[in-house]
Amino acid sequence: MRTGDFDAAWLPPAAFRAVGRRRTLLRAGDGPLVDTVHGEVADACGRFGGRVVRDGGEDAELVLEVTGGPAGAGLGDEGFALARRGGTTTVTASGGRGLLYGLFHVVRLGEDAFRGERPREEHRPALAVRMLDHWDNVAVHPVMGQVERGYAGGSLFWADGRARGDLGRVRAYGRLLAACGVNAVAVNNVNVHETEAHLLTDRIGEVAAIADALRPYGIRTHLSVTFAAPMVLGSLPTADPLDAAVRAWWRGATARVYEAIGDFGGYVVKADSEGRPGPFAYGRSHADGANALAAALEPYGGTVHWRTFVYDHHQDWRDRSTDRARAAYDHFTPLDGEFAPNAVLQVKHGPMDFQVREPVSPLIGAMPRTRLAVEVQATQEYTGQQRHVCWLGPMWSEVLRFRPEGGSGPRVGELARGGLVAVSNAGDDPFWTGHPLAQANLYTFGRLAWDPRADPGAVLDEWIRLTFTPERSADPVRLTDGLHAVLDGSWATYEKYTAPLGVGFMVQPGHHYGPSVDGYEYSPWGTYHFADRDGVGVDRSTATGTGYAGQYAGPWAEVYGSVETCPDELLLFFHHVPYGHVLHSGRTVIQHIYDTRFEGVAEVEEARRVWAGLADLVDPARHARVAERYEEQLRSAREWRDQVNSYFLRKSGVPDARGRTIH
Ligand code: GCV
Repeated sequence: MRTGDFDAAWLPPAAFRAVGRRRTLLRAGDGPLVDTVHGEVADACGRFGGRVVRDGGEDAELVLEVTGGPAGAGLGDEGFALARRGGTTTVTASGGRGLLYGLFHVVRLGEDAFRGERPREEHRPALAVRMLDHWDNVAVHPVMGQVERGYAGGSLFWADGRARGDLGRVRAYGRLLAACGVNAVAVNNVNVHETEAHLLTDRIGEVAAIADALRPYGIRTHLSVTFAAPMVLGSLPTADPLDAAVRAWWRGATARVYEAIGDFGGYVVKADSEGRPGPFAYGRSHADGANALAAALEPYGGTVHWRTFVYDHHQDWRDRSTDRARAAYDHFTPLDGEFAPNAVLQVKHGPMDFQVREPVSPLIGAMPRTRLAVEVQATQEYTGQQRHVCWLGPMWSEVLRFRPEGGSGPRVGELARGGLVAVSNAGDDPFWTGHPLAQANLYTFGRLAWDPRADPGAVLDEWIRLTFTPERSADPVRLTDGLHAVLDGSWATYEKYTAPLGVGFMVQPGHHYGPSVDGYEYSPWGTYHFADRDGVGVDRSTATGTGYAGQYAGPWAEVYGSVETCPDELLLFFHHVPYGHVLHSGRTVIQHIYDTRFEGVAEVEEARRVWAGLADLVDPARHARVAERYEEQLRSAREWRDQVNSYFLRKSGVPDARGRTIH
């Protein structure tokens, strides 16, 4: 389903049919978000024959109301209540934001929102900040292109070296994001190059224009800034965060940002990370650095999101004591309690870098006196780059449900008091995400950020219902089941044909697409599998390895630290074992490697077949795009299978027990 030049994604006009057929009363006063709600309902009514009024409306079937009274109390500014009595469905909120989320909830329910009676139910987001970080460059970067790790065309925000003149598509993006619950967007790459540095000062007007386009959908705009800004933009001789002139510079620059964008969200900072400038150059800590920016933002209610992706990227692979996995915990836990209240540490969900399988970062839960945000990656840098189907809902859900202290301790979704952040997978591609099925990742992220306990399978159902409106298809069951079949297990399938048992990487250096078992093994960025003729895996135990396993709290240090109790899927992340080591599954490590690579390819073949069988039920352009990507996924999966299997056959000398051909 397309509207204009781009895909309608999960908001096709048909998704509004139930709302658009009703008599609606909007009792909500004025304000930009209320106007947005009115516009949405009026559009739907124009299409489906209903009517929306702002007064009267005694016979209303849908009432959307803002109330300052007890009914709105306790809902917060984003929550809403839904009830149905005597033929009227009522959404109540304390302001425009909650009302907008309530309206989209009714859209999700469709006709179900208008059936029977419904006692009042209250909905509030579990996390206050639900954010997308765009790694977009204003100028096209010579190596990274316009969007770093972007697989969906150019930037939605920037074109021809400046903010797009027509921001209609940005507004449409904001609408899609609001419909899945996202409320914050950072509009430029965390690797802030010189052109982009100027967005903070002389080019803030361009950011303000983007903020204007996103605001009607309740989305606050954030900006990535360079720690060296006082030098790059202010001509100061230093960026030392304790220097009075530097602090004054940040205060002045931030005041001007807020003159341009009154509801500006704050800064995102990648400091002392992969060569970016940071406080270490001045002998200062990350708390000193973050707090200098936090102090400048504090008078306006802004936040600094300070990333913890700090590690040594000049390692010597022969030095087995350096372990990239340890780095964030080692750098940051000693600083617990030193960060300002409006400084949020943004922690990647795993200790490495968005691999297909990683343990949850031990930093999460280890800093009780610091606000943490958890960062996941919707852009599929290491998970198929939006050429492969890899729906990440189950992975993110596993992370959010993990209890760092074990037992009945808090879950990651509760500990992420600073919010949930995803690196966005959207660009100016007509389908938004390159691979049309990758839209499911963006949608699922928003819904899990709203409710980290949500069942990802139910979220997938929701996405399928909204995007494909199967009830209007010739064969709703075949369509729904087919979509489920190709998406639901796709993360597990991807894992089966790529790096095994938690080992990670094994990708082509630089662009990170396709297999190269030793691609990073002897590079300064870290060493990942240590395969030799006898065995494979990284010994991260406390007893004989790097000690990383000891960073975990509760039962996890022990569980991960011992070969006997470590879960199979993470075995090679935590241990170096012989190829003949028998997994809990009963298979040896080497046989697991062979078998799962063959299984993974077979599953892609099957998914391609299922997709082909949906040709008569899916819009032709979308069907063709996915079909074409399946050809590439299958080619690539076979390449992965053959490279990984041949590598380990040669290293180990152990033949496949089932006698299959290994190239
Ligand atoms: C934006 C990985 C990616 C980089 C990215 C970095 C980060 O290393 O390969 O492209 O830089 O993560 O998260 O900062």
